[in-house]
Amino acid sequence: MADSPLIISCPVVGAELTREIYPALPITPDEIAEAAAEAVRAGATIIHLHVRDEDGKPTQRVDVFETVTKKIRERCDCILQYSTGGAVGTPLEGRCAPVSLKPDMATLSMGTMNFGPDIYENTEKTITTIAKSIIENNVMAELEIFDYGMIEAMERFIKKGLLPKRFHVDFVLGVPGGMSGEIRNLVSLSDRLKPGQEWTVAGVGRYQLPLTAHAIAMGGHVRVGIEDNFYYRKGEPAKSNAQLVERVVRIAGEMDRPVATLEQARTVLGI
Ligand code: KMH
Ligand code: ZN
Repeated sequence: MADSPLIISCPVVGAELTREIYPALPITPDEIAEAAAEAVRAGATIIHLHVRDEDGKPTQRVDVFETVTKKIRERCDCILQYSTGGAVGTPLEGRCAPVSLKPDMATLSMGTMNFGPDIYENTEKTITTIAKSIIENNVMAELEIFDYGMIEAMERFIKKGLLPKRFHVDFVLGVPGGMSGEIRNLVSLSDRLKPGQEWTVAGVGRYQLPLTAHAIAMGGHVRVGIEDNFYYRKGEPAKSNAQLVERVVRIAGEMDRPVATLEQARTVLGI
């Protein structure tokens, strides 16, 4: 039941990719802001934001987030969602730091996992510390669920009153080490949520397109962008984030699911 308009999120850069792997990767503040503005013009309403330092390395520096935010705001209006995940191995203090800028939303990953060859560490202490900074700054959280156990962790944390009251749920499926992007996984995860809880799915790599189509049909929301998948189709790199967003808009149109305006996205999310 596609009852709420489709909210499209776009993670424009991420923390793992390099120019060696994907030459069109936006890295400088101007490039990231331009990529975000193009994605918003194409139909995205949420920009999931990581930033890079002067050497193109992922950073959680507050000054860089501030600069990029200003440049995005000059170019377009959108819901800005800061990453508190950072890159694998980012110290906890750094992960929380940008939340002090009070973005519209900030992510909160709900558990530790293998992340390819690395470990993406989200211990109970990590989760409660990031949750605390999100609550203190009155920011809306996006709970990132990479595996089934994390949805159960989410329930435990909610029961203990440790999570922000305002949150959205994002299933990130297809990270090697987390749950794959098979459709049955999305169905069982979304079934577990309380009735009326809005959710997004971010399909990683080859899972992006099939999960997008299913989420549109199921009444969920979608995240597409270069952080999750830099291919348009097998063997053909995407030209840009906007190109991936444009495809979602076309699919949603064919499926009679209206794409959310910014105002509608804010209403659906309660921002
Ligand atoms: N870069 C990943 C290790 C988030 O943005 O909150 C974590 C990540 C999640 O991207
Ligand atoms: Zn991210």
